[in-house]
Amino acid sequence: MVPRVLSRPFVVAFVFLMALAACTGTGSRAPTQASGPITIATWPFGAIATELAHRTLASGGSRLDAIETGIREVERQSCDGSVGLGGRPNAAGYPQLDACILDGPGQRAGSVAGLEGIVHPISAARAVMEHSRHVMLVGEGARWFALEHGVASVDVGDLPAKKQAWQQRQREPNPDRSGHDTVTLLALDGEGHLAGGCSTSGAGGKLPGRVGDSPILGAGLYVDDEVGAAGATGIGENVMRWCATFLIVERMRAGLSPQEACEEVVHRIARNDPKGYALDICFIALDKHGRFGAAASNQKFPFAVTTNAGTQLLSVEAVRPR
Ligand code: SD4
Repeated sequence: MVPRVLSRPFVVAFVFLMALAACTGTGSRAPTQASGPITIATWPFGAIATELAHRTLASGGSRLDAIETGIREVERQSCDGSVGLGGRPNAAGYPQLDACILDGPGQRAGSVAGLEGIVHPISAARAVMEHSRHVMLVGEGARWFALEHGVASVDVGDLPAKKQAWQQRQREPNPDRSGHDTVTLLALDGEGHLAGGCSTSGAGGKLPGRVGDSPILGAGLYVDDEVGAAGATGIGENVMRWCATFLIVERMRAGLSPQEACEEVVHRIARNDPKGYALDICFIALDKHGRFGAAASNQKFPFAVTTNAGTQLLSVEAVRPR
C-alpha cells in the first residue's frame, strides 16, 4: 500500500495541517524516496520530532543530536498524552517510561525502561549509551543513572503510597486507562548514516514493571547502518514477541523496499499469531537510500516525514489481510 499524502506541510502552518490531516483521508500519491537528510516518525505528532531532527541535521548537528532533540520536544509536550511524564499512567496511576536510542555506525545503543520521574527518557537512554558500559538500565537504577547525568526530574512518590493507590484502582469499576502511543523517530543524515530513537509511556493501565517493545532493541526499534532502520508503535506485546523491527530490517537486507518489508512483517506476524490481524501494530522503515515505508495491521496509520522539501503528514490504511 503506497502511503498517501494527508496534507502539504509548511512549518508555520504545522498545527493547522495536523488538524487537517486528522480529518482528511485522501490525497495525491506521496514520494517514498528522498535525497539528502530525511527523518520519519510515528503519528501526526511525530512531525514535531521530524521537523526538529531535520533542522538539527541541516544545521550541521549530529544524527544523535537530531534524534534526541526531536524526541525531547515530544516528551516535553507529552504529545497525545502518551509520551513523557504527561503520558498514560500505569495501573497504579503513575507513568513509567520507556525509551531507547540507536546509532548505526558502530551499532551503539542505550535504553531505559520503567523509568519514573524523569522528564526526558531519551536523554537518559543516550546517557546510558555514552556514559556507561551497558546498553539497558531499568527502574530505580535507570532513574539513579539519569539523575547522576543531570537529566531533569520530578519527585516520585514512595512505594507504599504507590502500592496503596494501585490497590485502590484495582477496586474501581472499569477505570479508563486504555490507549497507547509512542514517538519513534528514524533519521538518515547527509552522509548516509542512520540513527533512531523512541520514547513512550507505554500501554495505559499496564502493570507496574511492565516493559513494552519500545526500549527493546530489535522489537520497538532497530537500526543497521548497512541496510536501514525500522520502528514500531502499537501493542508492544504483539511486536516484541516477533522481534518485528529486526525482521523488517532483515527483509530490507534481502532486497525488499521499506514499504514491502513493513507489509510483509505485518502479514508474517498475523499469519502466525493467534490474534490474526487484530494486533494493533504499526511500523515505519527507512533504508540507506532514503526510501521509506509504513504499514499497520488493522488501522489507518498516520506518520510524518521531513526532507529538504519540507514535512509531509502521510498515512497508510491497514494492510489487506491475505
Ligand atoms: C508499548 N508500543 O509500550 C508501546 C506503546 C505504543 O502505540 O506504541 N502504542 O507497548
